[in-house]
Amino acid sequence: MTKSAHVDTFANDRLPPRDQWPELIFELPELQFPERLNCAAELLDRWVSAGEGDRLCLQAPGLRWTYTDLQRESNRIARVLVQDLGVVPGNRVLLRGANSPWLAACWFAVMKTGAIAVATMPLLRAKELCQVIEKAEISHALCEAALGAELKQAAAHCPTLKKVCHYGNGELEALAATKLDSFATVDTAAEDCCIIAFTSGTTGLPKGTMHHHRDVMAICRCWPPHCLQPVANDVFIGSPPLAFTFGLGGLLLFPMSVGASSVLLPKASPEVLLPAIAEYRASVLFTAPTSYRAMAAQVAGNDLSSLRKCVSAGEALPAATRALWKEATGIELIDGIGATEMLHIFISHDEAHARPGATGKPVPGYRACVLGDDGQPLPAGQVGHLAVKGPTGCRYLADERQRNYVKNGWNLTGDAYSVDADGYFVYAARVDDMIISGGYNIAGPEVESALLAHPAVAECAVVGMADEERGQIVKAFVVLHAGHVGDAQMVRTLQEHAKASIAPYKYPRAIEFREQLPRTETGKLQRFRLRHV
Ligand code: 3UK
Repeated sequence: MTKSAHVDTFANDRLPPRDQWPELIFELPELQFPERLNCAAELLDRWVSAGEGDRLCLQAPGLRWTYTDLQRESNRIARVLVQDLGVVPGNRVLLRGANSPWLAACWFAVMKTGAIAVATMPLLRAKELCQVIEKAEISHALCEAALGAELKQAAAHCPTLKKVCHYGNGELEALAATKLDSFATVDTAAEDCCIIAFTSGTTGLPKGTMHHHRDVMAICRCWPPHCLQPVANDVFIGSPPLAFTFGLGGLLLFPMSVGASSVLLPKASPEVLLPAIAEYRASVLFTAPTSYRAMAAQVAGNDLSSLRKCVSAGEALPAATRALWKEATGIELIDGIGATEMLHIFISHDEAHARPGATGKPVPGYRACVLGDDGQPLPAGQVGHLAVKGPTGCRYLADERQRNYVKNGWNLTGDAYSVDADGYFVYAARVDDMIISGGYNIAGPEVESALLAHPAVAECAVVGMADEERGQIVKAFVVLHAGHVGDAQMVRTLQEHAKASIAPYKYPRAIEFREQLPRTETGKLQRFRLRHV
């Protein structure tokens, strides 16, 4: 095996033992990677060397960077990391900031130095930052000044964190201004770890997933060319944070893999995204199902004529949401399931193969199947555990839970799925969220999809509530569109609507109306917070 460039061997020393790794598959010709590989050389330096440095790369309010601009800023920051902060290959560098070209430049700077980027969600509090810093033994941080307070609190309790440098207040900018704008990207091994992405686990300590330079390039060669089919003059835009691998891929890696550009907005709520699409003439949009629902109601008055492709991920896409977005914009959504452990999307489709209610088929490069509790493949139509393998997979940083995610070489995502007669994968629920009521297995998201098809329903969440007689009952939390009243009559209307569109035993026996539903920063419903009320 080719030699690691890591001077600090922390990551290599904490990989799971080989027999606990998922099986990795590199069958496609485009997945034959050289032994030495640095993703910053591939995604950034390559364009400049090829004479394409003047292409537009990143935009934000008041800012337009070409590939050359981004390379120069990343090179200067890489010099600050090495010369002023003492970063060596293999060190973990925490990144904390809202989406912006500066955060992207910091990310590439870390890649260039051969260090490991640990990007953190902007909303994390000191306690959560501490968990990440301690687990990944982080030594350095680049932090947007406006988000400095929580990190400062965390740093006081984290002795490994030696150096914090802020940007947005002139500190990093002043150091960078004194540096040359050239930097020799470190010649890393394809299997050197370059990012540790933490899962937003709802229970227990967050898990750090380790991904290599080769993994970053592998995801660029699987889903984008086969499902998204981007072109060099596409303008990407969207909401997921770069600290969420959905956002890292969709808003940074994928556009740069084809020489396209991306708009990085610090806040991308539906109210901000719609006018921004018009302003930047964006053509490719990434966001979560809940955001598509909110935007569909507000498209009027916004010029969305530049929009060509819309991608939904993070949680299941109800058929009603797909229909709503198509009605509002004429665009067929591209759904895809991804996971932090897998780095990006592994089951999806292109617009021509969209099937309402299904996630799609395994992305070329990946294999997937549905297994029973005994680990054996189930026949079509039966709901079981989704299992997947491909060029990327789960490697938790020193974590016993590796054994739960990887079994017999398969990655088990924790999702309950079935496969239909045509090979389409159909999402049921998170395995832990399956409701058992009166002896029936009921998938909450199926009931949610049914309720969302009712015109009065804006958002909903369906969970199992403990019940003496039935074990659990199906309970729906519903947010109504403005102008509708959540009274007893509405409860009956929605119950009848559900009974008419899905098997009657699945109907919500209890319905509670809410102003809003608890969601994560990545757009996922927090069902556990509804179960314990
Ligand atoms: C759920 C979906 C149904 C599913 C992610 C795209 O969401 C991402 O990563 P996370 O680690 O969560 C993984 C879990 O989220 N999920 C995601 N997408 C879908 N369920 N349909 C979907 N389309 O439970 C999965 O196991 O936060 C998504 C790319 C990169 C990502 N990290």
